[in-house]
Amino acid sequence: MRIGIVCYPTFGGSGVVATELGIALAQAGHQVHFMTYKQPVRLNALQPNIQFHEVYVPEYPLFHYQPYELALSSTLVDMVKLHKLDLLHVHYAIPHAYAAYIAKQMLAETGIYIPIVTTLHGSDITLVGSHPFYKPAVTFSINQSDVVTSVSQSLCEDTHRLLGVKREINVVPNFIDILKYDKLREDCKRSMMAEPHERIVTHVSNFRPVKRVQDVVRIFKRIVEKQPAKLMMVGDGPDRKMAEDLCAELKIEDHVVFLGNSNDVYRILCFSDLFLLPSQTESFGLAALEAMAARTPVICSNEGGLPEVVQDGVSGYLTPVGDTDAMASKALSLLTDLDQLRTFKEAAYHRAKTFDINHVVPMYLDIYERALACVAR
Ligand code: GMT
Repeated sequence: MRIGIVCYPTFGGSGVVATELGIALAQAGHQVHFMTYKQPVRLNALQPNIQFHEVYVPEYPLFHYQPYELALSSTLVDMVKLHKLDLLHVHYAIPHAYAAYIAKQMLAETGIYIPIVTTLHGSDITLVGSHPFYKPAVTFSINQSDVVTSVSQSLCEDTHRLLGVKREINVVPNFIDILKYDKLREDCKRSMMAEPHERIVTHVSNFRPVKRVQDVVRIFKRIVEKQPAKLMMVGDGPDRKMAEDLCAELKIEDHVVFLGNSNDVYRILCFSDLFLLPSQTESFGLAALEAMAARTPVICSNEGGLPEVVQDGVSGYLTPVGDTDAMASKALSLLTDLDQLRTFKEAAYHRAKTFDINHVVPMYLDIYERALACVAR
């Protein structure tokens, strides 16, 4: 198949899922064409069956906002024609599903019928897409896609409820490549980061308000009062400074390392004892799944799709949003009981295995077949 993938190229989970999916499809022999404004962070385009086409938006002084959707739909039209693409898979509804719909209409004028698969990732529905300013266009473009997927049952229900979308939405979860994690374990350098008696607690995100990074710091403060530990803060974003300031205010800055954005998240996760994800909401929580694949149990909010990933009391704990006391006490119960910690680590790994790439890529291929059947009709 010749597949066009549209995604955000940044460190967010939707871009990671799109990139890893594209790489897996290319390895399986499909021709994959990524189209976005910058090379996706996890994409090494120098591999067989992968091409990257940059969407270029020329600046013009008249425009207060540069018309990215227009440039994207033009690129989609050109690339579908040039590379004879069979289908377009767009990740994140805004504005990708809308741009794909316009491209599809333009192509139809020339007798080319291209199916559109739209994958909803979370904030495109729960935080941004349901805003009254976007809702009509987002709802319209979801309804116009040939096949729609969401990354959790929770997001599927949110889409029906918040946007009033009535159509079928197929749940295809986020995934990890468990073999990659197994291989990286052989080269895990724990001693680089902490003393043997210290526990390592990790948080990975883009430090946006929805991640509640201040909660991470507050939970860790409670942990380190009772148990020697280090906190690894991985990622960057608007709330990083606030988190750094809070560490100084709580006098725990010597125990906290801010590592910034990293392409080597598994190298950090492999020596972590516990992962904290106290988000306001997560449609799935790819960061939690990646932690579990590295045998790291997760303490997270009982919100969105997180209960579909983390099993409470088995591979981690689910607690109410903002209840940093409960999160800290669960964390301490695990970090101070090595036998229990070991049991949770194994359970986290076994849970992660159920989301292995080998189970999920066939689900997308099946979706593609269904989308192709839509245009053949
Ligand atoms: O959570 C983020 O800040 C990034 C965001 C994105 O769109 O890139 O992640 C969303 O998509 C991921 C991949 O499907 C999910 O695992 C995340 O849970 C979801 N984030 C939210 O729902 C807040």
